[in-house]
Amino acid sequence: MKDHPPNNSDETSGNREAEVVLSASAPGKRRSKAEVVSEDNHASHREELHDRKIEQLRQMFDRHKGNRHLILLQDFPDPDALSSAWAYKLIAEQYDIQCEMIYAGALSHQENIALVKLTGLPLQRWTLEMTKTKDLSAYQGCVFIDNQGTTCNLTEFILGAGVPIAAVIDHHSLQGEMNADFTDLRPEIRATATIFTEYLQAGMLTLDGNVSQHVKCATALMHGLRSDTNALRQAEEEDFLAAAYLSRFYDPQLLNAVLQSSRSKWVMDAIERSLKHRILQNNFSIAGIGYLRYDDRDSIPQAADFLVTEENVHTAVVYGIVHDKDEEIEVVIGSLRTNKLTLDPDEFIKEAFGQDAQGRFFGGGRSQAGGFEIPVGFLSGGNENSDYARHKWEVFDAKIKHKLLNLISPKDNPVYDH
Ligand SMILES: [Mn+2]
Repeated sequence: MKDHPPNNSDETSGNREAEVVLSASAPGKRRSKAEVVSEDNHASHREELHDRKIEQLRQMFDRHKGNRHLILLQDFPDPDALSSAWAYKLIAEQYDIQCEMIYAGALSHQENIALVKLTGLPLQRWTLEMTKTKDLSAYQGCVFIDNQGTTCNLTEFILGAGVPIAAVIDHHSLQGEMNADFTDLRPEIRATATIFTEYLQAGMLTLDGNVSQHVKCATALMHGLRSDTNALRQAEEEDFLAAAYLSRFYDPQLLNAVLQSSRSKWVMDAIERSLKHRILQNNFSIAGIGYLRYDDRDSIPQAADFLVTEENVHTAVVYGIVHDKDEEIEVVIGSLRTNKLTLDPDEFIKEAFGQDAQGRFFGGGRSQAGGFEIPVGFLSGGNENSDYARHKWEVFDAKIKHKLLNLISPKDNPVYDH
């Protein structure tokens, strides 16, 4: 009983509570019968669901034999998306389904660039302009992985061209109904890579340690599930089990090489700006960092990752205007990171920013992280006039701060609202 935390040493708090604490801190300790039974029920229910999903996935692939699929990634794909899409492609190949993995934005994070280069990950960039010149009737299905189309610039065009949705496989909360042939949405799972590793384990693809592509894909999945679980610190049982399975196939040296890629100067600059401009309110740290190049978009979540490490801060929000000179695209991109267990990033972002004219949210999240994108639209471009650029930034900055602060410390009395 010595290893009880002090606040549980109170004998009157009951055995059950004490047992739970023990079983969490000392694995292998006996649990109460009721706990074991309820956990077993839970596990078997989950297994049943799991088996049914695998069967549905098999049937979907069977129905699509010989087809071509377009796998749509978010505009700024992360390791979880990249690796999961690759696993989908490898599984689909067994059903004679050829897949193209496409994204419309930029590979921005230094680790993602390294991952793609070092593994030879088969990824293609299709801008909206390019996509408009493609013969989309060659594709009998499109697939959304680690996203539900809301963070992908091509969604509207590709669905508008009549390409049916073959599959949606994601761990973000539901962003709106999608009419897909196969759906596996599991917001309770920390990484899409975990879902795909479960597919592999269930026999959808037999990994072979002698096949270089399998080793590289397993390494990518390991990286994907690590990066979505904060290097396994937020991993749950499923993620650990998936990591354990991947450990038989992945290449630790390759993973190390990916993780050792260094931060670009632009990322360092963004972190500096976020430190300089952050405001602290009710344990939130909020920083607007002005304009960023399109290619540096991923410095925003990296800055948020850094701000949330400050003492007494539980949640950080960093945002900026990302602009693409070639295409005159401008969009406000924001990232939220939180250590606060009771804060749901998905709810927070949806509540803070609401919906656009089409009823779509500006973003959402998963456990402990979230993002939002607000189109600059009509006000885009014209930044060669520095006064105009500054005014534009100030307006967006003020509006976003206002919306965030409203939620963080709501003031009921409008008289004191300023
Ligand atoms: Mn993910």
